[in-house]
Amino acid sequence: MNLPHHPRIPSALAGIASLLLPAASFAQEAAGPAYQAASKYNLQPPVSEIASQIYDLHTLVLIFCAVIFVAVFSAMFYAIIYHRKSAGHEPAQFHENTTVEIVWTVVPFVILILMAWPATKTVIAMKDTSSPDLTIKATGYQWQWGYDYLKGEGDLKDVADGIAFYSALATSYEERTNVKPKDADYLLDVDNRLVVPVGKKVRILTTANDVLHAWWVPALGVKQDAIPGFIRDTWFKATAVGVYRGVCAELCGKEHGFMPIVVEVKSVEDFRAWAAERQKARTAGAGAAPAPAAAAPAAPAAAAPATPAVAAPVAPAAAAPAADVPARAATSVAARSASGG
Ligand SMILES: [Cu+2]
Repeated sequence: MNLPHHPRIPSALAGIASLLLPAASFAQEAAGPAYQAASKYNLQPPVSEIASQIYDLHTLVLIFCAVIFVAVFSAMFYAIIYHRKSAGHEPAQFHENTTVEIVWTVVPFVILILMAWPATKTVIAMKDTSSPDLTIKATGYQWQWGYDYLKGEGDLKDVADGIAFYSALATSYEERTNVKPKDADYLLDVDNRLVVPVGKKVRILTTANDVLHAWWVPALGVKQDAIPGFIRDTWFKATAVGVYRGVCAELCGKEHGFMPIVVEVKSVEDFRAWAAERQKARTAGAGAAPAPAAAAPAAPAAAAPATPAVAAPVAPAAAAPAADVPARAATSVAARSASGG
């Protein structure tokens, strides 16, 4: 669907946000000048239509808050200082004043409507996952992500169908224990990035294998809980090629902070080339290992570890965990050696 375009509220106004809100500043790589200029106190620069609507809503609401804050406190301090008893002021009486009561009911009502109207429009657009070009299932595990490219709908549905891999933290143990210096992508680096095409509607189905997780990539305006036994979905359409990072956003155990999400947005041609490469590796691997799916938990490195329920995009993943659990320890290692690109 075509989303209404919100004109960007001038970034000078957004500066108010940067004074008040400490926001996560996830390092970005090769993602255009906007990212180099990004303030670490503001939201990440948006890279999807929904993300820019969220950015503008945040700025708009913050402006409302700032204006109300200044107005209320000015009136209060004016009254305290200039109408004080010691200066001889008698308090004004407007008890049961109908005009005042109507005004202080109608004004907040109007302010709420002005905020709720655009917010509701954005929330409805966020939920519209219809007609995607590509469908990917993201499964949360303690503690990594599994991705399955599904045969959904749309013109790219066959291109990556069947590609499946795990995506685990790539930040070294030495960095985590201060033996080596921490790099810019500390705790935000994975061995296998989720690769998607630019300008295409990507539908993400989220589920989980063990406990609640949440798939969150702020620059793409996406945050969706991953719930064991349920399928939830969300979508994004990236507007710029680049690498965008997020983290699991639902406390999921002791390594909750160690399961980042890295989305690499490529041009459509590059995405097709990447998918073709992975498909070649996959079919080669399937030839070498005759039983690549659930039957071979600790599959040879050549078989890209098959995450559960590839063929059943809308079925709850509840059936899969049992087969998958014993494989977990081995798959992370296998996934790393299997899928170098
Ligand atoms: Cu998690």
